[in-house]
Amino acid sequence: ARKKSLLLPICQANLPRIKKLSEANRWHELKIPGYNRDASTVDCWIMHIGVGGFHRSHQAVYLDELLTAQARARESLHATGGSSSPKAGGGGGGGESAESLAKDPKWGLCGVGLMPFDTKMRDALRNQDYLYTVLTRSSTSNAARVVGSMMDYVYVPDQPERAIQRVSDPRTKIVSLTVTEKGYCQATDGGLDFQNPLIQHDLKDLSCPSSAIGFITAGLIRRRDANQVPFTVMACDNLPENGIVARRMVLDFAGRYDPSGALKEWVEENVCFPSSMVDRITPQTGPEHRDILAQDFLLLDEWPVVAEEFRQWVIEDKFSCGRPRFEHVGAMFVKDVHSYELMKLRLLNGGHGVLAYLGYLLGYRFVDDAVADVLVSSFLRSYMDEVTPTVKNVRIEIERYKEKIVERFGNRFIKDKIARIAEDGSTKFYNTMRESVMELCDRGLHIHHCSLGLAGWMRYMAAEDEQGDPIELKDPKSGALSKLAKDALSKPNNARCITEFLRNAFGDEFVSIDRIVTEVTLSFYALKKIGSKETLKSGGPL
Ligand code: CS2
Repeated sequence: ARKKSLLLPICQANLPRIKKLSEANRWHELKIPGYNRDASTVDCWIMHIGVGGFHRSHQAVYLDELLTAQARARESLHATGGSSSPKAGGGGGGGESAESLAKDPKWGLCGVGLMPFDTKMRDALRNQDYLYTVLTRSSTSNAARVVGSMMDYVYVPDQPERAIQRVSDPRTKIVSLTVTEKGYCQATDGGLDFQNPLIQHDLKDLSCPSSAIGFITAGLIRRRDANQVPFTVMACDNLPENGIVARRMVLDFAGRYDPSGALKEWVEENVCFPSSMVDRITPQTGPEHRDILAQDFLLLDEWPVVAEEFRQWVIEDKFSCGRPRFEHVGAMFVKDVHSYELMKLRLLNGGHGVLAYLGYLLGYRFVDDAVADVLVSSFLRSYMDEVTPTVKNVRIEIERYKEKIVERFGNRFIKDKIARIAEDGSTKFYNTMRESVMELCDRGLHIHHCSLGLAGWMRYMAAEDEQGDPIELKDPKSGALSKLAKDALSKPNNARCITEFLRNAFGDEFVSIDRIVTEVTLSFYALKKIGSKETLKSGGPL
């Protein structure tokens, strides 16, 4: 009976959307929240900026599982009259007793939207009491989980004052972010991009912040003025040392906003910015995913999320006012997360990138189709082997990790689109390739596969595939980069365009290394002359 009533909120909003599972569908697994979702029962809040597919398939699921485990622990504590029992269920690990989990504060998520496109998510979530489904698919599983850890949502442009009050309330212990690489408003020199219009707006007027950095600063100012401990800022994007980047952006902003330097100094001394490595492949939700839910689970959800089974979260343990015990549900807390970030960014995200551009040129539109082509999978493996010397100090077996990546990319049940991976190449490669290529050069090691990967990206940025069909580019620098790439493609021996392309994306230091420019140029010419298939078949120009 409890299960049924917990599903009612979605049910009411989507009549007759959730029905009982039929006989035929029993084999599919469906989980639902087993805890009280009333926001008034929450002791500590995490406000999360950037509620997209990834946040909903990752952090929110960890919290959902933790809340489930906590509810069970509380029930069993209650049943035994307060005496301790073994471990709480719901994910295992952590070594904490059920009793301490039961006595922990209860955490909840409040989504924060800042961008115009967030209104769609705001409406979809509100329509179903912030509940949504995560559909996990692979060759061995087809599972759905109704996630309940999000219990509130504020769209800042609707209610800027309420949003700032909410974040400065002492019950908000953590502000986390998945705003993508470009959401940090970082310039190529590593500092805050003061030319960014959102930053310019917020520096003039912080009463209705439009950037994540502005919103965080607005909240911190109130906390400081009220003499409250500041919240922790937890970055969860694919950037190396994402905590350090978030900190630098907030400090740069604070320094400019308050020229006396007092705010900057206070942030420097008081605010924690843990870094974290996050991982779960989460394709964009499409109508096909809603159909799978409806067909397999007889469940209709306006905006479900589809994801692979695998997930990983490694977090630097540095929080100013507490944190959920995510280690109970599989997260890893470490002192130094940087080596894990580099491993994931360079092998998985860098690998995704090189595969996406070359795969697209070969005619593929889905990641699994591209990786099923041995030309692509062997290129991916060679790329990963090439950058492996730059990955160290992780308690993970790297060869197995790499094989797992090939297997994960090959998941035919999530149909991840190449177009998703190919978006924002300039900010992604800045974070996944720039430093590793420079390090490899510095150490006198090969960069053949990295160079061909970058050349594939440049060829893609010419906005036309090998059959002459247009490519729709999505990248904050698409204007300048596609002009350079088009010139490099159409004009004979236009090496200068290639250098300028790389300079625009990665800065002067990168192009000051001759070997990089030479190798990328040779690879680009090979792609131009003989096409992606022949280039890959021949193993590249070098
Ligand atoms: C992808 C990532 O967008 C991309 O380029 O590489 O979204 C990737 O799927 C996730 O980082 C997996 O954790």
